[in-house]
Amino acid sequence: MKILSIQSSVAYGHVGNSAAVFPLQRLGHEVWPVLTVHFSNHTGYGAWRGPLLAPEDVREVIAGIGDRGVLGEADAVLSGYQGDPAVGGIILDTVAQVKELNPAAVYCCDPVMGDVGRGMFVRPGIPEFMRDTVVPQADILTPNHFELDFLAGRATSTLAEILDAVDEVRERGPRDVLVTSVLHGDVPEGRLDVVAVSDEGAWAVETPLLPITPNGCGDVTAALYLAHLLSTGSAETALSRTTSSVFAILEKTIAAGTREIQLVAAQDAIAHPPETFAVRRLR
Ligand code: PXL
Repeated sequence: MKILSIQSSVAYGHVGNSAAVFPLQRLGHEVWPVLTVHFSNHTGYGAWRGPLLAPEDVREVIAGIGDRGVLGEADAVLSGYQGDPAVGGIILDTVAQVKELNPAAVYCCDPVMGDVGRGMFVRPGIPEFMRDTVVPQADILTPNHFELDFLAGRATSTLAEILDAVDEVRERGPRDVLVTSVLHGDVPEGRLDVVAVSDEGAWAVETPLLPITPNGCGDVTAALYLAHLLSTGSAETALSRTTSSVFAILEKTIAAGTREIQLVAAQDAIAHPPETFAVRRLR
């Protein structure tokens, strides 16, 4: 597969493209990383240096790929955290251009906006832009539970309510939805569910709630889910492989005691996901 990934880049550590590119390559895919920022490190440190790319520069880089005549070879466009609605517009223009050249291409959007306990952490206006303009163009969407609730416009706390909210979002465009960090009444204390819904059904994997939520974890999750969905065509398999690889990355990160996810150390679990968790069919 060839994946055009429009995301942040950091020199030190792993978020955005610096979290997505290596796992995709390790799975054997070609990645065309387009950078939206080039920071020294992720913003979780509270301080960082380096430029935000001007939206026009991002557009230029993509136009240059177009000049090579290869944009239509892309199987997917992947986007994550969007700091600037102008870049969001460029991503949507690119998706439209790629799909015109290759109608089978898909757009995978990680609608990064906020999280439980932290609330919304993106600039004002971005959540509404995501909900009203970006999500309807996405084929694959990877919200966390908090983001799903915002997109559906209500708080969900049972699995039935969560599936209803996913269906409502799916009616607006994305056929494949992966909901991460799902907490609901039926998950035991100290556990969480990851839920995948497609036209073929709905599945969940229950994992232990680990004591860390490192920056970049969501970026790897979205990239792996896209890659496994593209290569297997099965949401169930993609869910199983993605959760097992991400769990292995988190375990290595805890063992190393680092703030940065241990992507390289976990590369074997990325290439050959161990069958760590059972997948439940929800419907
Ligand atoms: O993981 C999303 C992300 C993207 N881009 C930058 C970030 C982060 C998370 O910390 O700092 C620059």
